[in-house]
Amino acid sequence: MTQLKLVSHALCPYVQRAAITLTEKQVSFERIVVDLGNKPEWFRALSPLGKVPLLVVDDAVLFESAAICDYLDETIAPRLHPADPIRRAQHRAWIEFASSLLNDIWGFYIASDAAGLERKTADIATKFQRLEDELANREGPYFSGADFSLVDAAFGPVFRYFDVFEQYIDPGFFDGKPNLQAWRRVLAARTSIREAVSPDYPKLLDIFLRNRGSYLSSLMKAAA
Ligand SMILES: N[C@@H](CCC(=O)N[C@@H](CS)C(=O)NCC(=O)O)C(=O)O
Repeated sequence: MTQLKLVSHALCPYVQRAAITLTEKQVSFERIVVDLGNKPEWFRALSPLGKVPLLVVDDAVLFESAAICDYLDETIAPRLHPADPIRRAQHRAWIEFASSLLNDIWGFYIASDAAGLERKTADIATKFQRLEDELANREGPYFSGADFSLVDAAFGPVFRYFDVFEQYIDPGFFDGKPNLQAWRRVLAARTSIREAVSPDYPKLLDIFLRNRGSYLSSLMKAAA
């Protein structure tokens, strides 16, 4: 029996992609949490980029969430990538789009002033509009219709940030975007997505964001 260990961090959206994929495939795995602020030697030795997630498969170490999810998809049913090569390539590209959104979200929460926050708000809004337009041409409830895919696994962790952001600032990211709203709701209800983080995730994210020393941190502290 293959032993799977997911080297994790409580807040990492890329770790969540791997955890969601494992849960969708009903595979049991052990989670090992690493303090990224004080990386242990064994982790530095295993992780070529010093990043989570890592998936340890018996004696083999996999890094990069896309490589990990692809490996899991190729070896354990059900397939979460389309069989058709064109559609599979498109799905991989939309997963990359989710990563780019995560970079904008990072820029949003570390922006040091109101102007920086506004710039990142605009970047996120532009990408959300692009996504809304894409979803308008697709059948729901998931990205690719009735079946959950790895694109859904990538966007569940993206939308999760907004549950916390919206408690302090809501520039209307989802306003006038019914398809995006519906997709966000469906993903939030999916068991694999809910279980990809611990129950104290919202509190941990709140504390993390408050302690960034950013403009958003100051808004959060002013609110309570
Ligand atoms: N491209 C990587 C990104 C992973 C990533 O950025 N992980 C972050 C946490 S969310 C990390 O480990 N950062 C630690 C560091 O950069 O020192 C993937 O898809 O796995």
